[in-house]
Amino acid sequence: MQNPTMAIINAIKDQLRQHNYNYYILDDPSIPDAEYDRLMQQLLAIEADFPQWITTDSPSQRVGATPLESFEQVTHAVPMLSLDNAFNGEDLQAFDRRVRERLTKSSNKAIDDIVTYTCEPKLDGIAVSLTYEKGMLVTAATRGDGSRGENITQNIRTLDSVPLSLLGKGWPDILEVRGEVYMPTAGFEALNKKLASNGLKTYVNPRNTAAGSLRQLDSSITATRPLELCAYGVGLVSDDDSLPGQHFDILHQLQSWGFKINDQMRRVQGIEACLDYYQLLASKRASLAYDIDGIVFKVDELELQQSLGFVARAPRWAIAHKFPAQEEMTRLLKVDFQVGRTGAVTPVARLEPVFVGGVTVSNATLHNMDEIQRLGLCLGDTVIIRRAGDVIPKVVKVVQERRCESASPIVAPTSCPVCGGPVLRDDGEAALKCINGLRCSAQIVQAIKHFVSRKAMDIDGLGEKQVQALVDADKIKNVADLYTLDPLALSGMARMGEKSANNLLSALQKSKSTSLAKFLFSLGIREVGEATARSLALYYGCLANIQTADMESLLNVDDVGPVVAQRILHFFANTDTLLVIEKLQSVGVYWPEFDPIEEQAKQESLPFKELCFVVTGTMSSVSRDELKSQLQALGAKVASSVSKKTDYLVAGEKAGSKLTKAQTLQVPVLDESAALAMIASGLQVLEEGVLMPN
Ligand code: 5U1
Repeated sequence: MQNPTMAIINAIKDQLRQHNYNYYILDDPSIPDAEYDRLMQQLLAIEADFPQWITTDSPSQRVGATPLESFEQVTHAVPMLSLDNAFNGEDLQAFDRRVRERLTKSSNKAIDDIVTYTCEPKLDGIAVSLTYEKGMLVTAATRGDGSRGENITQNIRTLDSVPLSLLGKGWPDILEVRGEVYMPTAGFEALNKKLASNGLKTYVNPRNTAAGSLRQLDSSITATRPLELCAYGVGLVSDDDSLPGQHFDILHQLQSWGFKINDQMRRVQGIEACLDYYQLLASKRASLAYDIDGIVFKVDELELQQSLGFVARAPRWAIAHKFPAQEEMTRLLKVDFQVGRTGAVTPVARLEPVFVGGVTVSNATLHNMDEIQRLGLCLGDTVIIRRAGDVIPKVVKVVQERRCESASPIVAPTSCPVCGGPVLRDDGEAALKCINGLRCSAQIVQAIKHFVSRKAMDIDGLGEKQVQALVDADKIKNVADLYTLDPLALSGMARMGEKSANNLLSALQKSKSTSLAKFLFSLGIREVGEATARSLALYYGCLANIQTADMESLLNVDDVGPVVAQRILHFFANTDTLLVIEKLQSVGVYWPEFDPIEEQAKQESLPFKELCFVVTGTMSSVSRDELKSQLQALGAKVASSVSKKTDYLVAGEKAGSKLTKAQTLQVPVLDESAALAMIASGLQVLEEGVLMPN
């Protein structure tokens, strides 16, 4: 009869072995890293209490799993180590205490001597070792089990960031460089988009994609993948004198020999500065161009590293302080179908709440039925949720091993879940659509929500619940009805006391005075965002000309292509829509009309007329909208997404994926003060232009 604790330890070991196999051998992890870390911590804790039960084949006693047989095996001249983890500040302080205690015992250092550390972002990729002989790359290998890995030389040679021969001089005869191969976020997203559009299986995350790309037997496939290598250390060095005595300086030496090193890396004094660095990088994490899962802190002095030595799996002189996991496992409880402003019926996953990427997530978008099919998702399934940076949480994988018998298929609705009207799928479109238009209360509510939103008519005091209540009570049927509301209609409504009702009525009154661009945007014409609405207003100068414009004329407007033009024509061909617009004008909604020729000439003389900006993140001295208006007043176009056509990205605090994209596309990035300085110089040019007779 097995001792119950031994039964537990064996069960944990078996699970870890299976996950190691899925992760390292198949590149197809079935549980998130955080779950794996927890299992490993559990095993380590039991083994610490019962060291007599540690077996040589325990997953705690080796770095990875058996390498794939299809690649040649390579023995590392110096084993590739892994890292101990710190999950909070206390773990990190304890690491520093252990370092100082050991150094005090082994040398004449005082316990309160401050240790110098190198801080490096821990890239979420694949560890590799590159061997250079007489400056030429001879072998590249994966970590494998730490002692032996797979020979991936042909694949590594395809990476632009790997020098095929070393630059500069002074390198040793034999040099092993250790680093991480990773895939930047933008490249990962582009690759997945391409796979999905070809109906192929997409990758779960950039790490798996990098692993899959490196494991290609055909290196021409690897060559098409946007992989990068970042060096973080050395293995065998035939001549110690060829390298400096500090880790930070070694990495800079590697940089001078042709390797990419991380530009966020810093050398700091003491563990408090390490904690500050951790916080700083945590706030930058979402805006980095690549995934990181923590920070690696390393004792900087090589002599001290040598005196500290190693334990079985890891060096005593380094630790990885982990960030909150970006992937977690949870259960799909149900799928609701939501109807949007355009009638698109979107499945939304309702999940058992789970803490992921620093927040509790209980909903995730499923996009459309194709996505559900691609995932093979059933109700009741255990799923992996990913929330990276500021991106909306996503279901990335079904954990097939955990499928229960009661799991049931997700059935697409055959009628609109809100109005019961017919649901169709247009040719070439993935989304199901309720075709009842403004006869569907969900679409009415969404249209009104858009109409009152800040960038549209800017009517404060009407949240979704209140709009829904007004529609349900039949007090409003369209956006024009908003202006017929009076204190009597609003009385008795939930969360609408006398004061709120008065505020709402005065906000409605104030909103009547608007601009043609804002009015057009607030109508919610499909594909007509703020920038296109501005272009239309500027080109035509009055609503009547837009309503009667034909395809040929619309195609002359900036930003308007055949699809957008068709949407505009379709929108104004609807007699119900025209009646609502008439009613809005009859209740007093108005905007100044202008001579477009004169206005365009004015715009032509503005200093930023050739420039296209995107503004993102939080500004400290000015609101984002104010900054946009200032740029627009100088003639700039302000777009909502970064593309090759963007001239500048203005990035405030906590800028997220737009900053990543700008960095990838090498779009110049301005911080708030640089943007304000640019606006000030633009204003000066404008003033001088006005003052100077021409
Ligand atoms: N940046 C970085 N990542 N990383 C991973 N440094 C680093 N060092 C490592 C590993 C496994 O190991 C050495 C400390 C041996």
